[in-house]
This record gives sequence, C-alpha cells and structure tokens, in this order.
Amino acid sequence: MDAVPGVRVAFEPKPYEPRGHILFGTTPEGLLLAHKVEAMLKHPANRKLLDEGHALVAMNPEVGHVLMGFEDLAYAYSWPLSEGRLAHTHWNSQPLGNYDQDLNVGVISPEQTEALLYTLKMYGYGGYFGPDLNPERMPVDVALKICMDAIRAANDRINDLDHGSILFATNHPDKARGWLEAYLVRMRALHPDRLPPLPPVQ
Ligand SMILES: [Mn+2]
Repeated sequence: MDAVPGVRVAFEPKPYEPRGHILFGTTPEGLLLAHKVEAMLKHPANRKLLDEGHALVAMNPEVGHVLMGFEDLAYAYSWPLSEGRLAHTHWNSQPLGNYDQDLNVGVISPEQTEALLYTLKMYGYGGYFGPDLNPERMPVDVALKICMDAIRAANDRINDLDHGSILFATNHPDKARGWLEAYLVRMRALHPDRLPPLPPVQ
C-alpha cells in the first residue's frame, strides 16, 4: 500500500474453504488486520490520510462468510461500521457453518437479512449492496432480479417499523416486556388484524 499510496482497500474475511482454516477468517480478525496494516504504513500520503481520520484498510464482509463462521450477522457488521470501515457489502444467504453456498438473499433466515438492514440503517450506511451469488437451478439474471427485489422488500419492511417505540422498548425493557417480539410478529404477519391487538408501549 505504501508503493501505491492513497488507495483504500477492502478486506473480505472467509473462515475456511478451500483451506481448512484461513488466516483472518472472521470479521473481528479482519478488523485486527486493518489496524495492524495501517500501523505499518509509512508513506507520507498514507500517514496524512490516516491522521485525518480516514480508514485505508476497510472491509467488505460477505453474509455467507460471516455465517460460515457462526457470527451474528447484525453484530458482525456493526463493528466495521462503528470504525468507518464498511467499504462495501456482499449479499446472499447461508446456513450457519456448512460450505460457502451463495444462496439468493433471504432464502435462509430472512429475519437475519432484515436485522442486518436495520443495523445498516441505524449507522446511515450509504454504500453499495453487492449480490454474491451462485444461483441454483435458475439463470443468473433471474437470481439477480430476485435478490434485488428481496433487499428492496426487506428494506421497505424495516423502514415501516415504529422506530420510536422500538427504541423505547430497547431502552426500557422493564416497561416493555415482550413488546418488541410481539410487535415484530405482527409486522411480519400478512394479516396482523387477525391477531389480538398489541397495546402501545409507554
Ligand atoms: Mn464475496
């Protein structure tokens, strides 16, 4: 990086496959690598950018890789966000562990997709959403359209939530026991009016 100063790089950890264990395979390890590499940079142009608070080693976590490593999706992305190191995002879905499946967004654990989107929203993430797919039994263009639709639909669900009440319930659990869980059940229901009404918090 000192040979070509001023270029920001993004690191995408993957815990294993094809190797049994890959160095810096998890999100926290990727952040440790970022700090170690930046501490080694000497070129004045790089030092100036670092002194101004820019991150030069950023990250591009992939949903599937994060879940291969049994990390919690929303928490995993929140750390690079908190350090201004989320340069890009790779989207797909994946069971915990297993091989790198690159399934379409939201095929597995769609609520995890929404939890991640909520975290990105709270940090004001304005970067790219890169589908990283290996579609099964369908052409690539069909898979891409489905994934972009899945992200748009999940984002709509997130944006429609009652954020004031969610923050109140999160900050005052003693005054909102079970409220958030019951609320999210209703917000995911096709016909919430068929469920018993949920009293508002406060
Ligand atoms: Mn990827």
